Amino acid sequence: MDVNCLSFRLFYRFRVLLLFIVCSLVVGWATSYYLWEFQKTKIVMEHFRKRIVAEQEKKTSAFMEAPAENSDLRVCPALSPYLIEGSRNLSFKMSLTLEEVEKSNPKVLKGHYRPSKCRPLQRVAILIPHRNREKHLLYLLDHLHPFLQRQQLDYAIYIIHQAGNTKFNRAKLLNIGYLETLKEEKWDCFIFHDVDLVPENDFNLYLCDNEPKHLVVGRNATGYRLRYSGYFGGVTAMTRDQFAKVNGFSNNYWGWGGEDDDLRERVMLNKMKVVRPSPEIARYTMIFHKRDDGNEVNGERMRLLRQVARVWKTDGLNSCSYKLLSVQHNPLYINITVNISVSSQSP
Ligand code: UD2
Ligand code: MN
Repeated sequence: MDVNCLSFRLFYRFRVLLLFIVCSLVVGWATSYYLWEFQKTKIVMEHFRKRIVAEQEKKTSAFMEAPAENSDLRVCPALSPYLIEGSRNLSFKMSLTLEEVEKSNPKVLKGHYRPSKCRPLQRVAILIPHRNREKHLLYLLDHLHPFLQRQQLDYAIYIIHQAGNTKFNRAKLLNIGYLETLKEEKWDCFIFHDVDLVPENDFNLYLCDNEPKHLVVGRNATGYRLRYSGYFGGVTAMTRDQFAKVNGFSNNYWGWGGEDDDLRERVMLNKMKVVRPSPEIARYTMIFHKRDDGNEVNGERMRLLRQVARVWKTDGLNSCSYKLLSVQHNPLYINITVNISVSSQSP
């Protein structure tokens, strides 16, 4: 073997060794990076959980003097142990029936549920404005009841049904819901809820905060992004006092649009601010629909929005006239049917 051949071999071996060392270093670095990232995600998640618990404990303590009944039971934890982690892809079964939903929610009585093992600090009324959306209502009940029970809430679901086929008035129906449900029970917290929005994440708590809360940051149809910075539509949570302070919604928005922006204006005018859960949590699926007959775009909405500061004290809860037609206590919801057409208005 000549000298050249020997040095070539040595050089070759040296290169192989060098390659091996480099590869080991890369693999070692990648593994430790992955482990570190995994550990970091775990720490962040744990921190996040602790923060939600602390925040929720602080907020709910504002309601400490709430329910007196069952006072021998301990207060429910800030985060229920039954919550399922993560957001879910929701699906809706075409053939679903009301009987099936009733069967799977045996603990809901006349639209009302209360946990038996602990005492929630807030009583929550879910108000849903409704007309001709029976299928959406069924899907919502199917998802909302188990969701709210997993959150260990003391809640009832109310449907405020507009009779007749004159223009729809979402805001006025919600005012009526507030006024009528308070005749039944002293609710602490009101959730104003579209019939077609289904929450995807159990950590989106249906409880009120120290400030009015907007629960829909994102939904499937808008790529889960907030539509615009002041957006306050879809699902909102306000305490009995917060809603009374702003004199509720305006009664004058007939047809689609503007009433949610009007409510936000009222909140601002009363020196409150809108709070929201984080975008990973405040996610909804909106069941697809077209614009309904009788809910055409309200051409007056921009004019109405310009006068909020001038009229909010006289247009709202204190001027809401309607004709109550019936209150039915169904197994899964309480149905309040009203006539709000202008000719039939009487308090
Ligand atoms: C948006 C808002 C909604 C409201 C509306 C303007 C979101 C997610 N939602 O909804 O809160 O501000 O714009 O008015 O941004 N409804 C019936 N029957 C009808 C018409 C309406 O039950 O014939 C109810 C139902 O609860 C429905 C809600 O009113 O979910 C809002 O009406 P929409 O769903 O037609 O309007 P949308 O999706 O643009
Ligand atoms: Mn909708």
